[in-house]
Order: sequence, then structure tokens, then C-alpha cells
Amino acid sequence: MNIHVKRGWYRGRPAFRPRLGREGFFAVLAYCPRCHKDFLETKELQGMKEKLEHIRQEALAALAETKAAADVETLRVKYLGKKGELTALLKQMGKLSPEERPVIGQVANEVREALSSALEARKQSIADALLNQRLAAEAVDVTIPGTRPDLGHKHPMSIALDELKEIFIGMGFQIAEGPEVELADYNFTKLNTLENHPAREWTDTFYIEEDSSLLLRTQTSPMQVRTMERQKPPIRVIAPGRVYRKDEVDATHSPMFHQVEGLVVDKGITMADLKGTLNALVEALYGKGSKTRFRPHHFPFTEPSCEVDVQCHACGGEGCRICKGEGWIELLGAGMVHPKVLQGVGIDTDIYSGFAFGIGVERMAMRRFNITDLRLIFENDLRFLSQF
Ligand code: 2NL
Repeated sequence: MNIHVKRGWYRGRPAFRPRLGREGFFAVLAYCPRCHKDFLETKELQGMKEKLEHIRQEALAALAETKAAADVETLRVKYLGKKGELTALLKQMGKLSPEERPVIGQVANEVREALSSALEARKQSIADALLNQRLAAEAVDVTIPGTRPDLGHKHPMSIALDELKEIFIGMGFQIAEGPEVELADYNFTKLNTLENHPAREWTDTFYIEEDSSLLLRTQTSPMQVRTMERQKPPIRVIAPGRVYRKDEVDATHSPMFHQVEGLVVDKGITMADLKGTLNALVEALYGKGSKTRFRPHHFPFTEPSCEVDVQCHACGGEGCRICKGEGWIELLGAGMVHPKVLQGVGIDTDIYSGFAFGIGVERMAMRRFNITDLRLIFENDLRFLSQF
């Protein structure tokens, strides 16, 4: 063979230094990994090496263009598959001499490994990119302020009612609740409000049409009467609840409203107990040192009767817009239980006496919360309710 050895390529041992042939050819020395000898490459070997290198370059270039895992798999089949280009090339190894085969085998393995790892890396980077894309698309900004759910709260009437109940429970009262449809007997007769009393007029009270002995209670006192019938003195009870009057709706009237009535019956109960209890109530509601005024009044079920005012907290009794120039604000009605009422439920008036009072809860809530129109309390407009 007339082959030149390209200067600088030869690094083998002197014994295997190839002979130089005719000018003009370059030969490349190959090192056989199996027999540990250098030998001159034939054209076939060089051709296959070039083809392998071409496959490598082509595959890597194609791989760089892939966008999806399926494209990568297609390339794997095309280059490394059983019917792939690398296998096809290796089938041509028959052309090579026995020393050359392991050389091309080694290069082929290098290419195979290089391609497999490039394919794997590409697959991974496509999967990573896909994951990053999904993470970005599904990202949740946990620092964005949330939407606070609207929490419900007590209606102003419930606030006022619960406050009153709390005060009286603190003074040792029991709570009695009962029917809103009452017997006229309990609502009127047993409370010394007899047949011809104007409060019993059908224009004042809602009667049940089928049975005129039944009505919507006009006060919660029937529950006090029922308590006295069931229970021996000492009695300390309040009756909170809805009551009904035939009133047209306006800023200060409603056919349904709430009352808290109180009743105390025991030995030796006097007007002093009434005043002490109601002063304690007023101090609990309006603060220590609040002044009260007891004015004579008339109720059929109490004797004597009175109305109780509290001195205006805004002007201290001078007279202002809140107390309408009066200096005093009307709070409730009260009195010593009429002996006829006690006797009607079989209580011996020689031994026992009692006092009673009635509070209109809406009026109390309106003052407490500065509400100027009663209708707001029943309309349940959230713009109104959310202020409490
Ligand atoms: C008001 C104030 C009042 C009573 C209610 C009562 C109950 C019994 C016996 C005696 Cl069982 N009295 N309740 C007493 C005084 C006043 O309500 O302005 N009513 C129209």
C-alpha cells in the first residue's frame, strides 16, 4: 500500500510505525482495541467512520428541532431502532477486516451511547419544559387577599332582647316563654281588664275569627299569669316575646312588636322593691348614677301604677333634640300587682304582694342604636342590619 502517514497523528510504538509509500496520500492510523495494534485505516473503515459521524451529526441536529416526546421517540426508532440507521450501517461491517470490526464497533457504541443519552436528555428537557409550562399556567398567587365570607350576626332586636334577659338573669329572674295565640281570659280578664275595657275592642286587638275567645296576645303578661297559676311565691320571672296590636305601620307603630314583662311576688314586696329593681335595670342599661323618675299612671292590672323615665344621657336633663326638650326619656310602665290579679290566681293577698313592669323592646333598641324609624327594624335591609 502506498500510503503516507499524516504527521503528528502517529503516536504508536516504533515497531508498528507504518512504512511510507508514494507521495500524495494520507493515511490515518487506527488503534485496534482488541489486538492492541495500530494499523492503517482502509477506505472502507474511513467511510464507515464518516457515515457514523454523519449519523451522529444528523441525529443530533434533528433532535435539537424536536418539540414533543413523540418526536424524540420517532428519532430513537429512526436511528437506534432495530431497523434504524445505526443497525443498518453495522450490518455492513462484513466489508471490514477482522481488525477493523472492533474499531468500528467501538465508534458505533460511542455514537449509540452519545445518541441515547442525547435522546434521554432531550426527553427530560421536553418533560421539564412541559411541567414548567403547566406550573406557570396553574400557578396560584397565595399572596392575593382572599374574599372574606360575610358572617352573620345578631339582629339589633336580638341584641337588645338578649341584653335585657342577661340583666334580669343576673338579678335572679327566670324566663317564661309561651303562646302568641292566647285565650282572651289570660290576656285580659285575669289581668283585671274586664269585658267593656277599650283595650278589648276588636279595633285594638286581633281576634281569631272562628273563636272570639282566642286572640294574638297584646302583652306577654298572660305568661306571668300562667306562671303564678303553676308556681307558688316567691316568684321572679320575666316574659319576653312578640305581642300584637291593631296599629297602622308608621315610624313609631307596628302591629307586631316585642315586650319584656317582669313580675315579682313574695311576702312583703313594696314599691321600694319596684324602684330598687328598676333603678338597677336603668343603671345596667345607661350606666351607674343614671337618674330615674317615677310618674303616676294607670294600668288596669296594677295599683298604684307608674311610668318610669330616665334622665336624658345626652343633655343631663337640660332638654335637647334626643329627649325632645323634655330632659327625660320614657322607659317603661310598672306598678304594684292589682290585688284582684293576685286573688284571681289564688294568691293570698294578706300574705303576698308583688310588683310588675312592661318594657317595649323596639323603643328601647331605637334609643339605644339611634334608630329614627321603627320600620327599619322589620324591613331587614342588609344596608341597615350590617351597621350593628
Ligand atoms: C305598659 C307596661 C306593664 C305590667 C305590664 C303586669 C303583669 C301581671 C300583673 C300586673 Cl301578671 N302587671 N304587667 C304591669 C305594668 C305595666 O306594661 O306600658 N303596658 C301597656
